Amino acid sequence: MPEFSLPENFETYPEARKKAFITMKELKEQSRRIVGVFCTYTPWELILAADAVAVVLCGIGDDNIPAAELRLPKNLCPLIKASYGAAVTDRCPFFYFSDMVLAETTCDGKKKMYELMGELKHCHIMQLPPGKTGRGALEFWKQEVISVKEDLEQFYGITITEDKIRDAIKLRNRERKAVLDFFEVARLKPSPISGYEINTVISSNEFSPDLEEKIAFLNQRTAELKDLYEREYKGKPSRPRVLITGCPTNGVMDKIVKRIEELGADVVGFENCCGPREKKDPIDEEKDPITAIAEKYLRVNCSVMSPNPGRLEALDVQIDEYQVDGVVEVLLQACHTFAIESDAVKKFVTQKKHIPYIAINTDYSPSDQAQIDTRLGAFVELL
Ligand code: BJ8
Repeated sequence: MPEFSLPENFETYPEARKKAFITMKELKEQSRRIVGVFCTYTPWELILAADAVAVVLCGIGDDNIPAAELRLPKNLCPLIKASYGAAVTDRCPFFYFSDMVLAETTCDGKKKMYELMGELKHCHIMQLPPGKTGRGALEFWKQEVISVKEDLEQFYGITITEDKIRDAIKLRNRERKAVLDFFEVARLKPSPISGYEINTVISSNEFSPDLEEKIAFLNQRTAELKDLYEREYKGKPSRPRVLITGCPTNGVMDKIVKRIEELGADVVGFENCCGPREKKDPIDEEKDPITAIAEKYLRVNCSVMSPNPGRLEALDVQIDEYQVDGVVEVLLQACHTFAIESDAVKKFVTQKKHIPYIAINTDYSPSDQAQIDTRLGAFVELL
């Protein structure tokens, strides 16, 4: 049975981030436009159409949290505190090199934090409707998409043409396909790739300013892994297969994803914003591009939407497609929307899919690692 292992010269997410700091500095020296982003609801295509590079600003460590807590409550999501802390201390080169920030009113903590972040840099905040199906939700969101285009045009003194947006949609759809194909390698049983590598590669690649390069890299790695499966994995017994759901895992990759695999299971899928759910849903290339962008991003299944039945539907499909034996839900401290939704997720997983489920409440500090290990160890034994 294959053990947890990483390829030679494996680059961790913090290492990839450091390398990307230099890339951003070089881009800035070449006078390239850089826009900081946070969320899956962000219409990246408009940033691309403005000839700008999008860079992810989500905080992943606890170093800057004490600085954030001077203005934000202690009992707040670590992702929000880490992101603001990195910006306010000027310790995040991505924030430093960003000309502006494009963000959305997702959860209460984020939207109020952006008000403080707006004191540091121009932040364009898209107002997200509270539900996807409410009367006027799509029309409202479409106007928000238009306001992003107009703000980018005004901020940079440019015109974003319809052709530019159409080209950006096509390129991002090709990128989505490459990312999805890479994720789907883990549908093979046993999986020839660890979930830790999947999470790392996908998150690290978000820093790649050259999407063609990113697509080529992912296609090559996908082909290598399929070949590896044929040569070394096919026909061998599989370790228990775990699906991650809940909050984004970039800040707890070592703490949870890697530990599950060191404890004897394979993380084969992610039903969270670090996973393929958004990638399975390309933007319609035939429609009016602004309408198509608005429709696409309003379909994102995040717990900040009420109601959010699409998440259970996605879980249903993913559990079957990835032949999952157990689900681990990651709940970051004080993330109320995912914490409340976890009740429905637990019932669905245990009563409808008849597989074990565990919720791990955590933050970015290392203090609860031993307790998490004990709980994950017992969970893996169960599978
Ligand atoms: S689309 S998951 S990236 S909002 S974990 S900050 S929700 S309190 S990150 Fe997210 Fe967009 Fe949704 Fe995805 Fe708030 Fe929860 Fe913290 Fe969160």
